Amino acid sequence: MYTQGLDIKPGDKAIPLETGTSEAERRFQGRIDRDERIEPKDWMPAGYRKTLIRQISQHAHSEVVGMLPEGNWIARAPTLRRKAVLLAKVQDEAGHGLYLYGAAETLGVSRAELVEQLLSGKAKYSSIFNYPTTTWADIGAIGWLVDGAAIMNQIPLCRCSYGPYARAMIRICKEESFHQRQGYEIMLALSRGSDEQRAMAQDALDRWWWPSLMMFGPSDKESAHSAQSMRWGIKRISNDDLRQKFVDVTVPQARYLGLVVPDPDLAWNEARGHYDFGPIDWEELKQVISGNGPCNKARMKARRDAHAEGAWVREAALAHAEKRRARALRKAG
Ligand code: BYC
Repeated sequence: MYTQGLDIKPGDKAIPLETGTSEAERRFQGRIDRDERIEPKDWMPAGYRKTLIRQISQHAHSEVVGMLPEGNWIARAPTLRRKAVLLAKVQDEAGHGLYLYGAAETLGVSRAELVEQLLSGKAKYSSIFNYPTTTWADIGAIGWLVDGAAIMNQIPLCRCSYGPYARAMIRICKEESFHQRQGYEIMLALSRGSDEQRAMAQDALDRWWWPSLMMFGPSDKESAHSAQSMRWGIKRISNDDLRQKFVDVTVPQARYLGLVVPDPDLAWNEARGHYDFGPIDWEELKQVISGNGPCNKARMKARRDAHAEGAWVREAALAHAEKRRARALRKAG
């Protein structure tokens, strides 16, 4: 693969790893400031490469772990149509994981290493996937709120300074938009249904609202990476600004459904032109990120078991590829 030329090993001098020359960094920042895209073979500061590998791989892991809470409902979807739609959505998430692992590989890290980081617990994935999906309405709430938050965060990433990540995000955002609408449509059907169905939709909103706001990450004041990532054009809009946009867009959608956002402090602020909302429980986010959310252990166990059970598939695929390669060599020779 063309990325192999970019593999970085400790002490490798082929690519300037540390700060490089200040002139190189200055030229690099100039390219970012002119809104040029950085491509895999271009010079980049080691910190830029490291930040991208961290963010893109965490994003890829989130897509793959994110299949679990929804996959839980494929066999229990209420109709054949709902089942087909959910199946397609969950498959899309696997595809997103693949594009993103592919984008990360262009930075000189292998997919096997990244998967190992996830399975060993070293790498993070989105906090949101550590909450349980206890009713069918949760599938609606995930599509509406979680995919809605994902789009809000990911549209600016389509303009990220790193070309392969930006291009992967374009397709992902198109698919997320379908995901968001299918979730909203589930919520609409439930909120126009029986009292019991309406109550189920409200209960799902009550449980998913605050974790969805936490998806955007810590407040700007507490965000360790934001300032540098903004300077490098990796992040275009801050965690707090994206969170605010999400609230502003989502509250009227909840009203249209006839559901109540579980926040007594929520109020339109005419002067700001935004909704004010109540304080976020940052301690909860901290706990979930550090492995103490309601489902962290179950999610990691499911991923590790799936990886172990898939070992024979990886071996068979490698053996098949080797056979084809040997046959092609024999034919050529
Ligand atoms: N959960 O300095 P900060 C999806 C970590 S997939 C866990 O603000 P940054 C979907 C952060 O990583 C959704 N960890 O960081 C899939 C950092 O830790 P380290 C995933 C979080 O990177 C399937 C530390 O806290 N989307 O939508 O500048 C089905 C400090 O934070 C979280 C993406 O990954 C969190 N919520 O900003 C349906 C989008 N928040 O590495 C839907 C790409 C923060 O220092 N990622 N942390 O140990 C991003 O845009 C950014 O990485 C973030 C965080 C906004 C998430």
